[in-house]
Amino acid sequence: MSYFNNISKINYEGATSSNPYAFKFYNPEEVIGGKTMKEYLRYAVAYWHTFTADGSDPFGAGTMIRPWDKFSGMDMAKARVEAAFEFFEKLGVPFFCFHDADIAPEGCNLRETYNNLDEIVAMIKDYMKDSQTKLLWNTANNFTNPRFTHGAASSNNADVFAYSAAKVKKGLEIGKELGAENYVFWGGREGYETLLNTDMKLELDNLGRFFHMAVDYAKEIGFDAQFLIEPKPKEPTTHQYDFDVATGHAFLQNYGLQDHFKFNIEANHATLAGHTFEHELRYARINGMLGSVDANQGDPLLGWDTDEFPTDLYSTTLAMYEIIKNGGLGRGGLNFDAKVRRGSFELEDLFHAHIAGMDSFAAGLKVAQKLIDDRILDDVIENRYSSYTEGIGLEIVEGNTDLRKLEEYALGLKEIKNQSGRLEKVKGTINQYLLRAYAGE
Ligand code: XLS
Ligand code: NI
Ligand code: NI
Repeated sequence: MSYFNNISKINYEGATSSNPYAFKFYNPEEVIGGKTMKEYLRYAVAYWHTFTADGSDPFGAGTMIRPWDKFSGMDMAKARVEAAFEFFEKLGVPFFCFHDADIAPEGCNLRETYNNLDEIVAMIKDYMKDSQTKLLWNTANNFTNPRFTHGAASSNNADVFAYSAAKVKKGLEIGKELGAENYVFWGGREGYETLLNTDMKLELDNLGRFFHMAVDYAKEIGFDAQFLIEPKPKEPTTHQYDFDVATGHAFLQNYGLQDHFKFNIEANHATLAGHTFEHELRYARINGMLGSVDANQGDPLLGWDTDEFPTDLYSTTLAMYEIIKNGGLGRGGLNFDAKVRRGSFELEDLFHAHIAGMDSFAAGLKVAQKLIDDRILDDVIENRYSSYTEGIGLEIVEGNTDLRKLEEYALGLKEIKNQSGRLEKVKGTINQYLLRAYAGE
């Protein structure tokens, strides 16, 4: 059965095309900075937003009636797999991602849930044989069911800890079975609402124990995926433990986990934490911890995780700048953890949204590579920090000085001169590069 009858394969037609079902910037085989766009961008479709969600929000019911909704239970789960692989094929997307709960319904007990998962995983594996689309990552949904109300690995209830561990064990087995490149841990409800009833130390220690068990089990079964932590500062809990990359990094170091994990950085989570997307990417990159990206964007006027498709070219350019400087994403990719708006309830909107997102990062890649080729930001930064390349600055960075010597130097200074940061000039140049790239120059 076909779910997207009216839509055929999406091809690249170039910046002047007016065909809504064509890529304007994403040209998979085009080489940018020595790699094809396909290799650099490694796009993934998020199963939950695209095939499982229905547009419901806290104020209203779902608006999206999908062709697979005529089924229920396991039949619906199977129809979603069929629809998903047709969608992947038509979009030409190299990867997808899912939570266990997205692909198969929960059973009456854990054993039944496992059975449901096994059946759907076998079906997905079968579809993957004839498909170009691979699994970027899978994860366990340890937050939706009421049993996770107090958290999963950070729950006060040891039975919930055990149950969550069992779901992760199964997730690792599924990841191995389907050849996942990564395995993701998003904190879900791993945080707290108030310290009045929370043992923060025990919760954090338990989280550390949980991750160690996951690392050990993956090793035991020979699942070599890159483990990723996805930071988020709040929502659903008031305070999430994996607040941002810096906090997550300190946590990993405290618990001796830093060699086993990298970060999956989501744009909207960065802004929720009061950072820019590129701040989180940079922090991870300079610490060798940039693993993968959840490519979406928030609404600056709303304070929650709106998970919009990424269309802000300024942001995709600065993000791709970090990714290129990182030498690419390795085993990671750009996963559209993004949902069509509640009002965009037609099936074709799923295509428009992904095309817009893929084109936005492709355009960002092109501009970022040009900025790098022409050393636009490199020169600005090199010049701005030139005081550390000679004289006292060089002594400082080479560790050849101390407070006494610096005092002596400072006392001898007649005048301290600063240079302009030239920020507006830099921003004007970036705009020039953005517009030139779209004109195809
Ligand atoms: C929620 C997260 C979630 C993770 C996967 O805000 O972004 O969707 O990506 O559990
Ligand atoms: Ni995410
Ligand atoms: Ni999110």
